[in-house]
Amino acid sequence: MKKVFPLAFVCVCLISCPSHGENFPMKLWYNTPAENWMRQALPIGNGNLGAMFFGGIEQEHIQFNEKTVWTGSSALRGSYQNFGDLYIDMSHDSSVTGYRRELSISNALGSVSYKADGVSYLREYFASFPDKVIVMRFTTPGSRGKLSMTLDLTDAHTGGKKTSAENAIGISGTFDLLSYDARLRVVHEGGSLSSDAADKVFVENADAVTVLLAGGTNFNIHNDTYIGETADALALRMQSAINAAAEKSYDELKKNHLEDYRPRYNRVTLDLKEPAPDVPTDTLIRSHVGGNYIDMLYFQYGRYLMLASSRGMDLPNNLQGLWNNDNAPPWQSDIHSDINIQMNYWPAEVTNLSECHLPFLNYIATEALRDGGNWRSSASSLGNRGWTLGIETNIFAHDTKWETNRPANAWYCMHLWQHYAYTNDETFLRQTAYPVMKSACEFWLDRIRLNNGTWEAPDEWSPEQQGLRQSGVPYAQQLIWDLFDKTIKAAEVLNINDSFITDLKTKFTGLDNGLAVGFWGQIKEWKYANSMDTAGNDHRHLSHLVALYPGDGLTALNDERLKTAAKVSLNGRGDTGTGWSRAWKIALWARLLDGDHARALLKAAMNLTTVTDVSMSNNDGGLYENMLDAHPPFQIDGNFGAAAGIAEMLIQSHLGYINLLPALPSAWSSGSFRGLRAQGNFTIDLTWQNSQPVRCTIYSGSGNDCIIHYPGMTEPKVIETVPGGQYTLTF
Ligand code: FUC
Repeated sequence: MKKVFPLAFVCVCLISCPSHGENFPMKLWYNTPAENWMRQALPIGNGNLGAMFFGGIEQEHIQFNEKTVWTGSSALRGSYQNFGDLYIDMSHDSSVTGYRRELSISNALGSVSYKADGVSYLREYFASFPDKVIVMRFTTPGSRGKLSMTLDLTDAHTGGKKTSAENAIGISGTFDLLSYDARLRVVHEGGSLSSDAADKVFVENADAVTVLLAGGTNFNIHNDTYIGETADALALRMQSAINAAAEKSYDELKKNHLEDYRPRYNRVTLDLKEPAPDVPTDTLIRSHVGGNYIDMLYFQYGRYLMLASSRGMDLPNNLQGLWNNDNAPPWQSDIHSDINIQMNYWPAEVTNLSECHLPFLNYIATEALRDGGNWRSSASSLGNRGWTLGIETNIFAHDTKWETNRPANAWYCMHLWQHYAYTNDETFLRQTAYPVMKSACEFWLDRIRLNNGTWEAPDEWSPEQQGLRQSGVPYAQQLIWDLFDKTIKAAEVLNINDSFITDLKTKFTGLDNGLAVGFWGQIKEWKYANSMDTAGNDHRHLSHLVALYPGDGLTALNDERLKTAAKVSLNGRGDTGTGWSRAWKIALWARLLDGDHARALLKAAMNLTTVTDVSMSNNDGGLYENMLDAHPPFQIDGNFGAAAGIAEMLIQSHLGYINLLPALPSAWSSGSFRGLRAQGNFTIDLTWQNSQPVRCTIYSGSGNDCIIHYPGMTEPKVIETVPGGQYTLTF
């Protein structure tokens, strides 16, 4: 029998902040160098500047990117670019022992170590957010004067300019609109340093070498021209970043990095009671994929990738986060709005990385309200107020016009609301979110049409179900319903009651919520014609279930018929799919409170694949050896979607109360987490045994009433809290 209340409830009115737990070490590691960029190289990043390192023995290869290195403009599609490559030739051959290539998730630190000719070699790599550079350190622990190497920095573009000084190499150039600039500085300790006419830097017999890399463009999203500075000013900015970093010792740079990264990463711990199998990560994925350790690792890797790809500027990460070695990458590695970019941000709030959400949120606000900008013209060209956008956009808001995705404005607004719902940041709601939400509502208020007593969006589509279009498509209706619902809630918080709200409330009452059950028991994907709405349609998109997750409309109704229909739809789509499709299904099953099915999907999402070309097959999705998600090709949404799905199995808070362990898989019968976030500005620690909660600590940020529930509990427990209060429940 399940244990129910009464439970011991200790209200410790300590005014305290959630403690930062110390995670047990999480790392990816391998005993061979990477040969393939997509499948094996390892990513580091500081939020906008990043790199992939291969760990080659005779030659190290570090390919690097910066999030704004794009060709194109607001009138030209262009593409996200590879920035360049750093090659470092070591002066020994490849006969080494004890080789290890590692990425510490706990420290955001890459390393390569081995022994050659009796000398131990160690390389360490990190991308520093505080110091704005990538730092690479080469040492020979226990030996002196043994480091000799040749360094070359190459531009991924012809037509740029390469310069060198004795200890530095630079590349710079101009694309359609933007100028770019990257600089390398080599700092040696002991030995000697020189350069040659071919712009290479040579180090001979040094004790240690630190290599610094800065890079960026003159992009600035807050200027209507998208240009923030001249090419000369950009060069100066890069030069000062390198100069400032070069004045610091390696230890100081590393300390700054760890002090910045670790507290953020350590906000959340997850323990599923399985020690790390002592095998390299490629073997882990091949042979231990059924275990719990890999679930924890994949979860924390998602958080790592978020910190590495979404900080420092008001621009979201893209289809590949920020890692890309191709000047013509799949889908131009753009900002896709029919699932991908949203999924990139699903874990941001619940996994306690709220500040990583801001690059996306501020980007939305900037583009949505830009006078004369592309998103506003997309609305005005239809004769509507407000803003909307297409599926494929570059960083200058250029839209390919390949299929419209008008409801994307509502889906983007869901993120604005969720940031408020988790943080209760009223200033953000008033100044940033509400004007954008209101403007998106205006677009739909102008566009929806009354049909048989309900308001419908005309001429809509269910991504990406061929060309069929009709009125009242559930994908659009569910999203517009969510937008109106949350905008009315936002107005209540902000105490706004004007004619806009009156109009909105009236139309909301008659709005079709996009939730109807069809002839084979499914949630209907089309309102009127069912030609494509069959049980055999195993298409990767799950657009008609957006109200189940990430929306809350379906579960909010608490209607068993709808929940059963959602299961029928999900079973119809099946358990395979592209990378992101598998990830979405984890969260969808978690919302249906089926933990074992959600975990089965998690395992399906960790299917090892070697396919690197674009594949739309449902059978190729999964993971590469470096645990990057394979659509295929590499597409980072699946990493983020899976991390969010795991959180969704452990805690849900979208219905006005906190549901603990709502979809706990039987394989996770004992465990604990610390630091997951819940709507209402709560932070939660939880320990459980025999699939039942044992102890829960709630940190209240805003002093809201906290309603706690878990499956099997007879009635929810309401706890009155004060801002900063800490409350412990034992069950
Ligand atoms: C959408 C998806 C594809 C792919 C692409 C980048 O169009 O339908 O599967 O993820 O985005």
